[in-house]
Amino acid sequence: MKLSKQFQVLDMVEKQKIDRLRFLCDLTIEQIQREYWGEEPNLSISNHISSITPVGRLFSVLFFNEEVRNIVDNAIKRIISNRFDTAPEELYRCPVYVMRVFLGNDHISEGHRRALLQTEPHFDNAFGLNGVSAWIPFHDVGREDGGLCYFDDESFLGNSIDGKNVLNFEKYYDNYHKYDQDIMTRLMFKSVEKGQCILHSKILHGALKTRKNRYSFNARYVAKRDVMNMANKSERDLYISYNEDFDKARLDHMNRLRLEANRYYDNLKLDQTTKYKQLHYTNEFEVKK
Ligand SMILES: O=C(O)CCC(=O)C(=O)O
Ligand SMILES: [Fe+2]
Repeated sequence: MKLSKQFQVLDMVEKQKIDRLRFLCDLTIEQIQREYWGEEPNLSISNHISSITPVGRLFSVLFFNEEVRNIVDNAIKRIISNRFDTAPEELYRCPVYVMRVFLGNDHISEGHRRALLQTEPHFDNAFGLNGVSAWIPFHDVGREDGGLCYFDDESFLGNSIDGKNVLNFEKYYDNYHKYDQDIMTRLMFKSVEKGQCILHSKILHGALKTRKNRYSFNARYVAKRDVMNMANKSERDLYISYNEDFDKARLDHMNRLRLEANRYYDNLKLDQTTKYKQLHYTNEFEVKK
């Protein structure tokens, strides 16, 4: 299949629903701020979130409310189910299910500030299953607004065909000068309007920088039957709870993040790299050994 076919922009969510998502997103930021940082004036989430996790994973915590889930799931499952040759209700959401905020003027390092991309070129991972990724920005996204990009060649970074990632964000930010020339000549970009969604399969992609704050929802879906055949029980159970017992999954995730946030809080004197390493939680950014 042509690469551009694997990276589609579709109309998906009514604009007023996007406004609602955006509102819930702001509410979430406030909640997280209260929950983790209390009233400490100098420890506000907006001062620290991007140094904790540039991809905003922490925001996944409280954003999992039913309204958000319904808006996102209903919009996406209906459209992608034929890709799995199954009914929408036979799809499972992958535990990588996050609302993300980039703070346009806040950088975790000099490399982050100077690099061409905000999110390094990577392949999404759905715990090893065949997944479809969806990216829903909460505003129009043009070239300067931090949109997703993909590449006309997937091997230029030395990526292996099996989709293992060569770079994670630290490795990219620390060595951006080595990669950006190639990235610049290879990258392809599609604008997305508010209400549209990017859908892609497992292809190499990243995100451009922005000077404004950028809000998005990132989700991926797999076939339930593939989950049921997973050999790894703990990963299978994680999937099942994210789909069948979401409140429990949310609680587990919150507890986990609370521990991590506390550790961060206790260790504020640690150097930057150690800090964000500790809080980074996702399975696709593991660098190939
Ligand atoms: O939001 C981004 O910049 C990155 C999106 C993405 O690639 C992902 O969620 O996997
Ligand atoms: Fe991705």
